[in-house]
Amino acid sequence: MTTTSINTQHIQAMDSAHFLHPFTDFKDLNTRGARVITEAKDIYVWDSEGRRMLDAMSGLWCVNVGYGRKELADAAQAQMMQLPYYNSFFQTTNVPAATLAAKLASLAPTVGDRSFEHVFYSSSGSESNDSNVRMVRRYWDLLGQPERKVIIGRVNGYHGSTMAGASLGGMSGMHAQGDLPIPNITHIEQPYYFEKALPGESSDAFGIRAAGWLEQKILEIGPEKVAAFIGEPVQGAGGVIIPPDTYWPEIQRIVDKYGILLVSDEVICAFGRVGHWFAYEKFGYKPDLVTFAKAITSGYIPLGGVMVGNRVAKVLIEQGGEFNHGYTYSGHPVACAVALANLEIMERENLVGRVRDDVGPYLAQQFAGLSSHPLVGVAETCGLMAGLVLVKDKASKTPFPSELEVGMRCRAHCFANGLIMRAVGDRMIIAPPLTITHAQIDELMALIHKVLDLTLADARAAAWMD
Ligand code: PXG
Repeated sequence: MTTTSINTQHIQAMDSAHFLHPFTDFKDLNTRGARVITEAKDIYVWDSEGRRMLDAMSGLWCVNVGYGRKELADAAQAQMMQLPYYNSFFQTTNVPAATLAAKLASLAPTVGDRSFEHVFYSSSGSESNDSNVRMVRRYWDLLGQPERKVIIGRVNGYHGSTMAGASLGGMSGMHAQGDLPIPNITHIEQPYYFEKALPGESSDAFGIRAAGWLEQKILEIGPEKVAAFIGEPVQGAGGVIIPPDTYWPEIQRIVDKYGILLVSDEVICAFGRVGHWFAYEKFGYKPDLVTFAKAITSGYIPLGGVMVGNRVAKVLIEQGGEFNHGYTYSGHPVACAVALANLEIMERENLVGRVRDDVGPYLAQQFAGLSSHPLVGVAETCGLMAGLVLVKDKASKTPFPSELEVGMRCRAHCFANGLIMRAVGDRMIIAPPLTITHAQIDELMALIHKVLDLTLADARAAAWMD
């Protein structure tokens, strides 16, 4: 692929002068100029200088069917010509929004007494979690328990960047800048075995203990005041933190014991990322609300929403009256048409089954080989998401001092060598498109070995490790 002739410096100058980027130190970016991404195909992106990079992050955890799918562009064009927009507020609907809602209801597995027949639409994960807060509180109000207000999230969880989303999340840097969390949102520790397990503690035992932090918090607050618990099946932005197998079933036992609602934030994990349409199925729990966004359209156009389980839907529908909440773009016809085309591709190419039975296990096998690298403390995968920790000393799991920014150094080697991999502190993470082939996984692994070797050489040269 060739990149069209683009004046990189001109774009960078406009960018620096006018575009305030998300989660960015503006001043710092202006000193170097943003990388200009101009085109993409399959699992690769190109920048304005013609450099090709293997995008092992699927954009930002979303391009599950890969880049360059004409079908998705065609679906958008056809819908734009037919009906580019109409609202769903005043007792109106549109064909793609209704069709997609029925499709999602058919894809979301029923577990035990929980089924998912209803969808509430938004345009992003953050908005969807705001909708969750509204629905959770409305539910308890309607049941005559308005004192149930507190929602419990987790430290290092990520649920978006709006006031409610950032509050539900447990990112200290975000809380510090916005007087957050907003009232009645609190957090428990994350189930991060590598960092939090006691010496000799098994993963299973740790999972039970970590879930127990929820029960402690519920008792501390008073069960009659707790409305819901929210968590990502696997924490994505927090660094691909994969919980022990025992964790979610124990969380389920605890929320059931106190009757509180369970919200599964699947903005990253749904639509095949962990080898299932929805990740709650894999982890064996029964959520009441499921947040989705990102891969519902493979990121080609913004769309998000909440799968509303029967427990909540029944109350909202039968006792609710008007729900005073919604967005201009709830059920946007173009976004819903693209989502339908995207799900059709996923079904036709069996991408979900492929992750579960083929490329997921293959990546797991290849990734496990990284454990013997001198820099790697642990390397783990779940479907097509994976993380490894860079450590100073493997045997004692000693981390590098954070000010050395070893993860950022490794990330710089990635970019220089045509690989897009994220650094979350010193955890290096990937989530490639679900279309990735075995040969492309081999290419990815060779790049990962290379950047780890380069980072190791830096660390030794600087005498940061033996
Ligand atoms: N929930 C989860 C689990 C997410 O991963 C959101 C909600 C918010 O979605 P929107 O569409 O409002 O961005 C997300 C988003 C990162 C990173 O650094 C991850 C996300 C967003 C930005 C950066 O890994 N996830």
